[in-house]
Amino acid sequence: MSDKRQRARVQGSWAQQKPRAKPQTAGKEKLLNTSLSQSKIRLFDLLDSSGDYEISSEPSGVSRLCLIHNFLSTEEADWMFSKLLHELPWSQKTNYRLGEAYEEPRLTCWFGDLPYTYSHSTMNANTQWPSELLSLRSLLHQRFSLDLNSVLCNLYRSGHDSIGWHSDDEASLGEHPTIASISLGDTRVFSLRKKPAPEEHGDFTYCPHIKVPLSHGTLLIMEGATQDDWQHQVAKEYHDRGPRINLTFRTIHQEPEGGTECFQCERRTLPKFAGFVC
Ligand SMILES: O=C(O)CCC(=O)C(=O)O
Repeated sequence: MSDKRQRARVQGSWAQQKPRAKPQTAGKEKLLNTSLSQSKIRLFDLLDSSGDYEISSEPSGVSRLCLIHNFLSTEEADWMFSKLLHELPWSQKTNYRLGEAYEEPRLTCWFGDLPYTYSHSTMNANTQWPSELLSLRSLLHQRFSLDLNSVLCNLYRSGHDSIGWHSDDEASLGEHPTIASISLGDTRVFSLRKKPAPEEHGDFTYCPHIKVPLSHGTLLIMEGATQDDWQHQVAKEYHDRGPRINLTFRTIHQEPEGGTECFQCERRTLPKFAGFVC
């Protein structure tokens, strides 16, 4: 067995999966379906049952996912999907990478008191929250004590729309951000991959990968060190997929002075990560 493969095995086995005794940030609701306490994250894992998952533990902290299928009933999710699809001010954002402009392969809109900048392009503050999104934000507050002040809405028009590998680690999201993501419409696979150790020089081949199919009405909360230690994406699919809306509720802070950029992708990161490649 090659050194790399051996290391990956070891890495795969330490990432022990335990139920959270008491969630730190998604506080109030206690999930009962945490039957995976004895299992471990394998190199390639599929999470398809509701539950709380500890996906890694590093010096930066514990990375956690909380998955709840049917967070919205089918009727609620159908109604919400149709309302948001037809009424939100969807548009296609232009981003910049290494000085080159490109159109995002999906439509987006943003609600929050502060602007949100990623990939060298800013979504303006927008306080005109539709009542449906305010209700969902209140529901997340009531059920999990989450104080989320903004939402990035993504519309994947078909299987050809996507979002590439990234972490939600902009300085404006603060340390250890909690992201609550609600999916509506067709099921798409949300993938996570663990960031490699520095000696791997950006090679993700033997890093743990997790796939989470996100269906109509599902809630996924990412918390702890998930944005420090993992990346996520929704890849293109080459068979037919209907439209899907994803709502990622976040807490945005005034951007601190002195942030810096990832050397590879130019994302803005916290000052403590200066020189870091995400
Ligand atoms: O569509 C999704 O499930 C993920 C969206 C996402 O990664 C993001 O908005 O940062």
